[in-house]
Amino acid sequence: MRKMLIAVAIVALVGTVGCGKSKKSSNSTATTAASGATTTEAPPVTLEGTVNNKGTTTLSGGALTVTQQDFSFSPTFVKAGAGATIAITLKNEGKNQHTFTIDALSVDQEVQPGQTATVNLRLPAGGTVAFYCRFHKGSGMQGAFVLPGSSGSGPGTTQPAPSPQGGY
Ligand SMILES: [Cu+2]
Repeated sequence: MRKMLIAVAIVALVGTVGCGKSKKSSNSTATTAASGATTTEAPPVTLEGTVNNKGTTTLSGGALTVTQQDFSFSPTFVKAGAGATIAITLKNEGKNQHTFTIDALSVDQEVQPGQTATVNLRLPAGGTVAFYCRFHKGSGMQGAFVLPGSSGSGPGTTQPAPSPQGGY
């Protein structure tokens, strides 16, 4: 008789503990969706060589500010419409002199450290328009305007294996 009582007591105890523990907060997933203009997702196109990717932005309106650092452009990729006309404000926040150079559009603007410069350009109807710094392209200071029909941006396109990025 005594054994029975103990067994009942144990069952009751376990039951109580179990109940107490079953109340666990299941509401701990806080999703903070970054809704800034510049995202740091995978680059929309693959450029040759090293790219210090500081993010992608979509052009809205005709003005764009591109910040130059040692050694990157921010944003690094700019999605734009066909034939878009852009007034670009270049801000050199680095300690080195940089350029904003686009071979295809004959753009080659030097910017001294701490200075700003403006470049007006008109993008073509499609494709990828790469820009880079003449001094530091090899250090990953390059980026691109991504236009409709850009190679590598469409689904089903085979891209080479991702090259190491952001390696300093
Ligand atoms: Cu540079």
